[in-house]
Amino acid sequence: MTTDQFFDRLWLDYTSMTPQAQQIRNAFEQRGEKIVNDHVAFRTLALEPIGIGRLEPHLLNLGYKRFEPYRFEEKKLSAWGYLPPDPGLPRVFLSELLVDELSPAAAAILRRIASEVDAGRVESPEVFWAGRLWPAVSWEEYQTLAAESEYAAWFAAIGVRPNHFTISVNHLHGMDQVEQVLQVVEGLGLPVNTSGGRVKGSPQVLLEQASTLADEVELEFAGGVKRTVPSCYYEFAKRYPDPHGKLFQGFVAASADKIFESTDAKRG
Ligand code: OOG
Ligand code: NI
Repeated sequence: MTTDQFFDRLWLDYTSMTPQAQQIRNAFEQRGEKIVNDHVAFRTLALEPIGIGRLEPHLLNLGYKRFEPYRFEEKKLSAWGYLPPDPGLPRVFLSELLVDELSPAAAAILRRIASEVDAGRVESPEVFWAGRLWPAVSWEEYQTLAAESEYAAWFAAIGVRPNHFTISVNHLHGMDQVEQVLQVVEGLGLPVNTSGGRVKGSPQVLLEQASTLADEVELEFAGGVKRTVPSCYYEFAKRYPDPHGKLFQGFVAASADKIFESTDAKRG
């Protein structure tokens, strides 16, 4: 699979869950912009057979390189950033939930769904848009997870698929401020994640980021119970050069911590 095929499939899957992303992209294209994505992010569990260690080989096969690890104590997550083989391709951000640090009740639900994964499916790069690799959890289980970790609930219901794409503000021609991008997004009637401020980070930390609040999708839970839950969101990032003049390539944990909240059910 080529990187182009890989990202085309990801974009198709992402926009099927996140119609706002296509709407935002179209709005910028109508302004004459050509959208370049800064990064794409995925979520998973730090459990066999779906931890970062199982997903990463597909990225390495596509020519990606491990860049830097990140840790989110309060959200009980760890993550890695990956750099693309060619600068026109998005970076990748993989995070995983440290299931052992959750309560026994929440951990038991997550261990069960991981045990239901067919490990063979994780050996194909198609795992990145596989979605749920286990039978639907119940609405009660979703709520048990959400009470402790919105990330856990999101993952149990939605599975492995792109959590967000990110417009590179550096590549826009008609504007150069993240706040200006948010004005366009709000002009479409879409809500912005204000946790930690509208724009997270600063030129001092070499990265400014903002995001929408996730779209919502109706899903079927165990027993045919239908509920509407947060799906995926769109992010906007502007990178600054470091003192040596090299564009910052990493992520900023303090900002990422707030970006994660774009899929919280109790938001805004
Ligand atoms: C990832 C949030 C962090 C960033 O760019 O800092 C992130 C997530 O919501 O899964 O993408
Ligand atoms: Ni991101």
